[in-house]
Amino acid sequence: MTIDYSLYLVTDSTMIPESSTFLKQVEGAINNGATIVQLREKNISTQEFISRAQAVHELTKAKGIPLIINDRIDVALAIDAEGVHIGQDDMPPKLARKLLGPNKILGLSCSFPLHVEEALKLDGILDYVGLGTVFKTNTKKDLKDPNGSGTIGLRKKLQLIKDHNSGRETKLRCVAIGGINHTNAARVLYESTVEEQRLDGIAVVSCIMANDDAAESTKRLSKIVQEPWPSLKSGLTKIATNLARLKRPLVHHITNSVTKIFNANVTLAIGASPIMSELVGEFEELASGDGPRALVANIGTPSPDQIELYQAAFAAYNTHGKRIIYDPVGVGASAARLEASRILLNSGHVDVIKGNAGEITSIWKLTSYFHSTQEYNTPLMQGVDSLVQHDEEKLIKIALQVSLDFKTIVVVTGVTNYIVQNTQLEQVPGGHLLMGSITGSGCSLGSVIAAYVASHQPDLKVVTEAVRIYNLAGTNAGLLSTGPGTFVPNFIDELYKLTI
Ligand code: 3NM
Repeated sequence: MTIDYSLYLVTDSTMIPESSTFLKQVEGAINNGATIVQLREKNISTQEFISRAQAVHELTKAKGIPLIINDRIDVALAIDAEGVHIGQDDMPPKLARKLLGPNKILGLSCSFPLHVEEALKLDGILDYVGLGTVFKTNTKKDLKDPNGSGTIGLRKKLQLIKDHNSGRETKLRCVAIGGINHTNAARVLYESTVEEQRLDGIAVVSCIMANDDAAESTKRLSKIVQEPWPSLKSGLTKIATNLARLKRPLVHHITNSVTKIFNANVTLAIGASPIMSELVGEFEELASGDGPRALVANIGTPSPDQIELYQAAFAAYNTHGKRIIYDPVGVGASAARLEASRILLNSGHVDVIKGNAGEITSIWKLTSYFHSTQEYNTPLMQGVDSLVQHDEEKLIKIALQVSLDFKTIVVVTGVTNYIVQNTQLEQVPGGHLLMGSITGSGCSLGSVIAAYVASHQPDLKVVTEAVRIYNLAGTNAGLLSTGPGTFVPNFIDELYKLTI
């Protein structure tokens, strides 16, 4: 029998709202889309555990969904539950299987890739693994990875499971757990996929058990589980060069202090509407307003407070389905910057990542495709400048893997610009050499991409058109200029002329 792990409820009797009861919460869940239930009780007597398990089993049996007992194999056998879930410190899986026999479901919690590797060695013993902790949670106190692995860490585990499962008839199934709720469930499902290896489901505790309306909460989760991430739908491909002028999108920048004015002028030149805001209180309004809008998140001058700022903005733009362009300026300059990018890319989905070869290679180090630290222990960047000299083939492969892993469009800037989405590639010649002699020529490409993507769809052709217009304006301006000083106004004029 194929088990449906898609919406996995893990119970907790310590967080029930006053207006409800434990059984009402469970009933609300199983009548509204929970596909499997785990009874998890930590501080009750065996007798209480058994009677609670029996009561829940009545409910699950009536719905034909499996009941899993956490840790207590004796309780599971006593009430003839469908399975058991164990943690790393519980009964060893081989012994658990021996006691349970071949027909019960057996799951194991795996907090780190090493746990997954060990689980995979137990070929055939386990039915599924619980992959946690994805995001910080207050529900469980003794977590092995309390900060959470985010979707980046989740993918590293999925990559291992993918290698194991490929070509096998009986696949090890997997669910993600930890801090999953309505705001991030779609992203977790969508972003964690590694090629053909997907999560089989999400497991939640507080999102249902602590909810005033467990039924409604489950319904909403169930809808998300059945229809993941909206941006999977691909867009149209006919693009007008004056697209941004026609639609006049709002381009919200959280960007470095060096290039703000230039970015605003570039945005205005193509007919879009810039706003520079670091006021968290208005992010929700900016992201939710009518008309096209997008966020440029540029980490050129990062500070600890700014990380929270970006996180708040990512949450607002993701919630309202608005696009985010991420510019990881200088991400390879230090381990701290790479860590900042890891935190940010774990906190929201970005539609485009734009950077030079050093920046994109640094981001690639966060992907599930990166294994060897040997090959990349030399600096990839000096400050914001790329030091990498990959051949074209290697650079494209890296960009493809970043695109696949983060489910995003990748723009690698340089003498040739590579624009990559999944396995598709477009190339655009770079602009003029003088673009390298003014500040903000990289950053404001992010503004133009954002304006186009906000006006249309985040698809390869749209981003390619933005990159093409931008570099063509650069080439034209370079031919008219005597140096960097005259280049700036000429460039703004050329952008304006090309998009009028
Ligand atoms: N196991 P919530 S996290 C039971 O990381 C459990 O293995 C975890 O609760 C793990 O959905 C967790 O309320 C609690 O965040 C998850």
